[in-house]
Amino acid sequence: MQDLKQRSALVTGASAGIGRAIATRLSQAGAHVVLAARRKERLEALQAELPGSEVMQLDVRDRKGVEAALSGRKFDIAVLNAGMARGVAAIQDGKLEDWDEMLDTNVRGLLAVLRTVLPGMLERESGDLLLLGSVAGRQVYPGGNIYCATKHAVRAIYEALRLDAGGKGVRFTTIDPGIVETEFSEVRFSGDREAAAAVYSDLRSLQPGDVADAALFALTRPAHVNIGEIVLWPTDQGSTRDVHRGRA
Ligand code: NDP
Ligand code: 8X3
Repeated sequence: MQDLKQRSALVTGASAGIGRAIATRLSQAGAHVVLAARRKERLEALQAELPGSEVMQLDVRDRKGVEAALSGRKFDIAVLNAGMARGVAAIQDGKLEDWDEMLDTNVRGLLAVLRTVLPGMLERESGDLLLLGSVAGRQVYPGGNIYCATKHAVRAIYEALRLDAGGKGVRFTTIDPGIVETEFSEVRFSGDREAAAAVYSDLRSLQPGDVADAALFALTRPAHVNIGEIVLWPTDQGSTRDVHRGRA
């Protein structure tokens, strides 16, 4: 088992949900964690709970800002988690600005961070690059269209990493969860709390800590073991379209 003590870890999207949970577990395991996201106050509040952690205010869509913040930094672990969905309109009714926001965050933003941190890992011949994909990167569902496209892109990027950058001591992992109860739906429904709550209502959803458990399992395997793809469903979700409510 690998010890995470003294390892440096970048977590994007650490101000909420899954990223917050992974950052917390990493810090509790002794890693020096850089907490990156846009909402600085949230990050500072988390930093106060996690001794030795560092706040990095960062919008992953700001390519120059990403390069300025991350160039020259050494990370043993990078968790590329920042992501979002906007809307559930049918593709023929979709708003271009919503599509841009998802593509800019989930694909271009992820790539900007990846391109900055990966070369150092390859030079050092060690490191862990962990991507937050989704079951939406494996199955499309009605109204999911462009969000699903961004997560299919994350899956393709994961596969490309294995082919292009494999064999150099760096491990690549994608964690693809089903429904996790976070602020994700509140963002997707632009602050409509009722619509967001309905997604998780009467359902035993995954919790952010469940995803963090999976991440920590992958990151603590011996160096020769690369847990590549982790698909994590709520027991009561059969597919992106089959959600079994009423057992909560
Ligand atoms: P949350 O909305 O709870 O958290 C999203 C995080 O991403 C926040 O910390 C937010 O921080 C950050 N973020 C969003 N946009 C940006 C940006 N432009 N720059 C930097 N940080 C950003 O959602 P989740 O925790 O659920 O989502 C985390 C990841 O997990 C996403 O990639 C999502 O697609 C994926 N996922 C989620 C599932 C779910 O059901 N919840 C299931 C499968 C995958 P801030 O706003 O402060 O910048
Ligand atoms: C988030 C999970 O099923 O809402 O990736 O797309 S889902």
